[in-house]
Amino acid sequence: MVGRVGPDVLDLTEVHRFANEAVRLAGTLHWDILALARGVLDGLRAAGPVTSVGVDSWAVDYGLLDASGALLGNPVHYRDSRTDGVAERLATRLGPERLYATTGLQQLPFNTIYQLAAARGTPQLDVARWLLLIPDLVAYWLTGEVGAEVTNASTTQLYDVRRRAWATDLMVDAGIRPELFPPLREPGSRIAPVLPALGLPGEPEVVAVGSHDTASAVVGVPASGENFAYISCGTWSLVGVELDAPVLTAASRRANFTNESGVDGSIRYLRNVMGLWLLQESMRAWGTADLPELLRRAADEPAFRSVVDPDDPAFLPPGDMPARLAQACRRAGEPVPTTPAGTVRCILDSLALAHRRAVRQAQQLSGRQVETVHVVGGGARNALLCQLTADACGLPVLAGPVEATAFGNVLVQARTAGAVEGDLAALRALLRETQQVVRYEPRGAQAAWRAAEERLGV
Ligand code: LFR
Repeated sequence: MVGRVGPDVLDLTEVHRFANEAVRLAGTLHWDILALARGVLDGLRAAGPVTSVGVDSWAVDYGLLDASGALLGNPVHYRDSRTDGVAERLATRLGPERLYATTGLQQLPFNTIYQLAAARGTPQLDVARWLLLIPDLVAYWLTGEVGAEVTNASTTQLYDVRRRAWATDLMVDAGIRPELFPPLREPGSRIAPVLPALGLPGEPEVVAVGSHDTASAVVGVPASGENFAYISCGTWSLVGVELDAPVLTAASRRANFTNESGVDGSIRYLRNVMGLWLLQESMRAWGTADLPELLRRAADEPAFRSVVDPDDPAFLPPGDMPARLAQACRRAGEPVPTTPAGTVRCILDSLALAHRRAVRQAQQLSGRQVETVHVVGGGARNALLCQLTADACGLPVLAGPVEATAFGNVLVQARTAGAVEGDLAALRALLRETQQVVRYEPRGAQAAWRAAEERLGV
């Protein structure tokens, strides 16, 4: 994506898009990291001369480098089964209270700490000199500089959210070498110009941004004031509020809310909801790509016929999603959907219900009042999901931009380049002036949603 940013200008042009396809080989689910690197380089060539480049990606996953800077193996996908059972064992040993007090992070089985525990004793990890999270790895390939951008570092469960530093004591007690982790860097800091050997037009500078995609997406939420919740809605739904300080209470830990670091020292207080992965993976099983048609038919299905808890860990790995959804319905005594449209309706009702629960809990646990829910990311295009989310939350939903992550990424770069000034509120004001959003008013009574919630027993 190429962004143009100035005091009254903000637009994005897509110059190159490539698939990110996992590869299961020799019993392990990998990322195809060289295909991704090629996609990045092709994209930068297609972009032509630009002032700077910022890299963001999903969180928690990493590549290991040896002392010469060579990549050791293919990064493993966080949905790989190597972490099965690891989180429970390690968290019990370290103490869930201590883990939360230090890192403020939600327990997800694939947090970097558990991936490293699963990889313990492997030759790759033993000889590794550096561990680089995915966007830091790409930035290293572009510049030759190692570093760890803080928003993504905060997702490892090895980062001290209050001290804003690596949690080295925790690393030692978890059997992880602290020397693996490079120095931290803040979003907005300059990394280095791209290496001349890459032959990229104009040799732009690489600038650290909110390298966790969700951190950039939250910058890209066109909210005014602070009384809003956001749902960064794509493969995952990341549902929460933006705070100045972490919430580290026992209630917050039990509700599995996370305190991830945001741009400008903010806290992204949120919960991971399984998201449109449920739909993407169902469509893969059905061999269909016609989402508009599926959504049209799902809209005609009866509401609340079957609801499931989308956060059921059974849905995490790749595989036959419609079968797992049917099984979850059967287990919960819900009618089993018999058609793709019925399954899609079950997914969307269930996601809207999970959005409702997370927005309400975020308010209760943080004390922040929410008046509007912003839906950004690919899910902002899904009118049925946006409407159901408004209905479920009993709040207006403002949907868009779809490319919030790219907007958040370029806005932080533009501020470093001096093309715009100000805090997150100023960056968001520019978004509001230049980008369209779609408003969904809540319809119907809350009682039906409450009843569905009770049926689910969550
Ligand atoms: C979204 C995201 C989430 C993170 C998940 C796994 O793309 O980055 O924030 O929990 O992917 O990395």
